[in-house]
Amino acid sequence: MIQGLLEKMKLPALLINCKGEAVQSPAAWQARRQELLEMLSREQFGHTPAAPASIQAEVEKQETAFGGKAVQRRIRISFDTPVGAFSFPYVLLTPAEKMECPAFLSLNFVPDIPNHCLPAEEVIDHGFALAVLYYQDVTSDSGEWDGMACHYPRDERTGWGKIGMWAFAASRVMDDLLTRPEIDGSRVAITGHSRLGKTALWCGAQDERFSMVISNASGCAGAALARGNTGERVKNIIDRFPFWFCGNYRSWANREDEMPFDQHMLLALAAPRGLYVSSGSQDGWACPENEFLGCAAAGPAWQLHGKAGLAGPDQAPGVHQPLHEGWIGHHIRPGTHFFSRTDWGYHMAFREKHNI
Ligand code: GTR
Repeated sequence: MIQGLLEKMKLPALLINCKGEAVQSPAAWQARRQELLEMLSREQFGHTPAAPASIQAEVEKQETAFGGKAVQRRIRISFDTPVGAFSFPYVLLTPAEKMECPAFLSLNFVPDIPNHCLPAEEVIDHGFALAVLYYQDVTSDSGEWDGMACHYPRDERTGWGKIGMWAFAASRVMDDLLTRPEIDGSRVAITGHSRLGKTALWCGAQDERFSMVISNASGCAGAALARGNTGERVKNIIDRFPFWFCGNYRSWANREDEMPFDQHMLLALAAPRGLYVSSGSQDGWACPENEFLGCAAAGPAWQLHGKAGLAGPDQAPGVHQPLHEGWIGHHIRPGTHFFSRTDWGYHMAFREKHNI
């Protein structure tokens, strides 16, 4: 049934490379990965500049949190750019007196911790560390080319948009996490909701140091296939938020069926690591049906590595029917556009089950 739905959509082939050859081995996938990254860079998110040779990290403030359960540090990351140094802060919460904890790197809408989308104490209670990056500390969520944006030259058609910049900053946080004894660098998941779910997917696609990539309600230009999307279309998103993307993305407005890519390719770039996609049953704008189908269409990238992608019955799941057996986790939570404690609970359960 799922396969039948996908066939009707006529998605661009995930496992046929630019030369028309079938991609059948992990080695061939590595080359295909580069092609997919290049295509998504050129057509959707823009090209990401090279990472700086090194970063500096300074702990600006350290205190206990949650009645002594955790240590909270405010850390400033600095690095060289083509136009001088740039710096931004992030917050790291680690369970008190524990070393080598698995961690979440959470892209946040607001600077406050915890907040309505971030149950920080519960995350600590599960033994995870939590790195929190407030996205507008990097550059504003607007068409202003401010903050980090004015430190890099940008090509109008293929230069990075704001999603690419936030993703790049998250990778700089990862640079720092890998140096900290409190963190198990082999188990760091990047997570975000909505526009920051899109950002988490793009960051995790490029940066293979993340063991897992989590998107909550990322919808259009995130986990949801553009073809047949009954919620937000490319035209809607590019008209309202052109600055999230590269200039070329506009050319696909109302031409989704002609796109040489679709969002299953973005999802597949998490393979063979962990991927998790979740959404609310009443979040029609994010099109949960197409998020699920995107996961199904990405699955062959895991199978190629001898791993199951989505594992479950041959139909779209209902609410509270999480799919946790394969390496692509998925659930539908009852309700609207939100990053709920319910979602976090499922994400943590999946990580604990797979030890990623
Ligand atoms: C909406 C946008 C979505 C989603 C959302 C959000 O307005 O159309 O693509 O990103 O914002 O980030 O909350």
